[in-house]
Amino acid sequence: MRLVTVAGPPSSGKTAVTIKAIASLHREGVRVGVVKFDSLSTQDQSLYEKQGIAVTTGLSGNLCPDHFFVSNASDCLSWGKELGFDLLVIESAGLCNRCAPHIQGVLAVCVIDNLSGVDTPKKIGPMLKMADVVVVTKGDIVSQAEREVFAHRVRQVNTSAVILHVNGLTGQGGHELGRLLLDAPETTDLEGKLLRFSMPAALCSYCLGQRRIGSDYQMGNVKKMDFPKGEPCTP
Ligand SMILES: Nc1nc2c(ncn2[C@@H]2O[C@H](COP(=O)(O)OP(=O)(O)OP(=O)(O)O)[C@@H](O)[C@H]2O)c(=O)[nH]1
Ligand SMILES: [Zn+2]
Ligand SMILES: [Zn+2]
Repeated sequence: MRLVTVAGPPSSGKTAVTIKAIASLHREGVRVGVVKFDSLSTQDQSLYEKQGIAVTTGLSGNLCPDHFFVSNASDCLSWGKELGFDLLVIESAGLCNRCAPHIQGVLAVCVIDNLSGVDTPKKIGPMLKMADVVVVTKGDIVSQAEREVFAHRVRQVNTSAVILHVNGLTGQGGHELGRLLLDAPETTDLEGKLLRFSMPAALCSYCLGQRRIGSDYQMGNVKKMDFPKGEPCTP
């Protein structure tokens, strides 16, 4: 089975472009399944189901959805193999700019939208930087010049990825994305494989449910900011 991780900020168009790519693959008889990860809730399950796409959802609750995904990655693979898919797509939540679900040897896709602002490519970090394919959406809403500037900013962060413009509404570019997904390497087992980027260290009181503010309540991996020194304002 081929495996793909799809990451990208919330509402960037991950589901829309994945549906268009799968529609193209369905026409060729390719069997595709999807696992969607999120933290609290998601409409994606029903969006995929409406298109006749086999899908299951993992909600992480009070855990980081990317950490939750890694803990369940092998189980996703087993589910996909059991159902006999040719291709399994894992759609992440994309909630944390410091996390990425991308795995070495597994095709990694990042979806980012033209409207998110020219500084966003730099901000979203490993989701984009570690991707093999960057899908840029919502080109229909911006000008040609804005599309070019945005693609340039993406290129500055990721010098080697294939950059593909896909319209999540019309499906333009969806066929090309489908071809790229089908080119993903075969993955028979994830045991011992490596994430492309380490997840952020945590384990402080707040990870464990603490809600009170103040140094007495902060234990474990706590990091403090350095504030600039300055003269107090004169009245
Ligand atoms: N105009 C326009 N809208 C788009 C495009 N792609 C997606 N959208 C819209 O953007 C919204 C979010 O798209 P989704 O596909 O749900 O985004 P997502 O990244 O899967 O969202 P989450 O899984 O909730 O993080 C939807 O209303 C889509 O119809 C596009 O290329 N152009
Ligand atoms: Zn989605
Ligand atoms: Zn995180």
